[in-house]
Amino acid sequence: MKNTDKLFELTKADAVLVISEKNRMYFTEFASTFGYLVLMKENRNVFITDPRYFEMAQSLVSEGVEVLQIANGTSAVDVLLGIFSDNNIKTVGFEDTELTVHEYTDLKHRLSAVKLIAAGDDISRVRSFKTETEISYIKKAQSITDIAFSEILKIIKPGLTEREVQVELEYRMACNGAEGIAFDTIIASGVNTSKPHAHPTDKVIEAGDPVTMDFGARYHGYCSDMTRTVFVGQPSEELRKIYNVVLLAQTMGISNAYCGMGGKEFDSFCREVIKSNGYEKYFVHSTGHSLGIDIHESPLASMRSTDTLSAKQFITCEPGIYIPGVGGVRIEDLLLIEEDGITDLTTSDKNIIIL
Ligand SMILES: [Mn+2]
Repeated sequence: MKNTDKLFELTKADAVLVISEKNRMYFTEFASTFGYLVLMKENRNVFITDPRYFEMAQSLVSEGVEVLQIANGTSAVDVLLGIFSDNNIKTVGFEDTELTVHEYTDLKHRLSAVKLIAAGDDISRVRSFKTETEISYIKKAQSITDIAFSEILKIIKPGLTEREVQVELEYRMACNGAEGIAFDTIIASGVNTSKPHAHPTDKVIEAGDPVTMDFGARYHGYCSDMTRTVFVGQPSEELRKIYNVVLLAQTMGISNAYCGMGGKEFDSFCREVIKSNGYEKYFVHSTGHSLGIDIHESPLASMRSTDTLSAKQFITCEPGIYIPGVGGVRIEDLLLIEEDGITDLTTSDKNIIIL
C-alpha cells in the first residue's frame, strides 16, 4: 500500500474514495475488477470488496489495510456510509476524472450524507512522482522494448505487411518478458508515415519505404514507449533531410533538458529546431508526456503546458515531421528526470537506419 500523505497534502477532503480499477491498483497494487478503496489520513485505509476477491484481498491486511466484505443484501454504499460515520468523515474526495456522469450522479445522490470534492487531479499529481519500485518496472518495460526493436530490425523486409510487423514486434516483446503491450502498436510504412497515429494495415512494405514503429511493453502493470522510423532501402533526399531535422530536434531536446524545466520550455527545445528548418507546420503534436500505469500521464510537454518537470517524473521526447503525400519521421525516447540530471532510458540507436 502506497503512502497517502502526499495526497492529503493536496486534497482538502477528510477521505478519498477510489473506485477506478487503475487507481485502486496504483494505491494497493492489488488487481481486481471490483472494489472500493477508502483512503483516510495517517494511512488508515479500508478496502471493500465482494466474496470473489475477499480471500485474495487478505494480502492487504499485512499492509495495514482493513478489508471489508459486502454482506448479502447490503450494498457497498451502505458500508461506505458506515465508515464515513464511524470516522467522522464530512468531505470525501472522488475521482472526477474517472467516473461517468451517470456514476457520479448516482454516487452524489446515495452519498448525500457527505460532501463530494473533486480529487482526480490530486491523484494524478501524486501518481506523477514515481517510487523506486515503479521506476524499476518502467526501466524493465523500456529494456524489453529496446530488445524487441533490435530483433525486429532483422525481420523487416520488403514484402511484409504493416500488420505482420506489428504481430512480430508484439511477439518479440512477449518473448522478452512483457506481460502485454502498453498501447495499440503503431506501424506505418511509406506514405502512411505522414499520419502520426496510423493503425497498422495490410499495406505491403516496399523498397525505399520509411517504416515508423511506435510501441511499448507492459511490465508489472507499467508502460514503456518508444518510436523509431527506419528505412527499407535508400530513402529519398527529402525524407533523409526530414530525418536529420527530427534527429537534431530530438537530441537538442534531450541535451537541453534539466530537472525543474517547464513542460512548455522542453517542448520549445525541440520545436525551435524544427521551426528554424522550416518544418514548423508539419510538427503537429506535442513533444512529450509522462507514463506509468497509463500510457499518457502528467506532466506534459507541449506548447500550452503549465507543468514543471521535476525529479522522479518521466517524460518522453518525441518530435516528428509529417508531410502528407511524402511521409513522416518520429523519434521517441523515454527520459527519467532526477535531481542530478536526466537519464535517457531508451538505448536503441537513433542514427538513420537503412535496412
Ligand atoms: Mn509516446
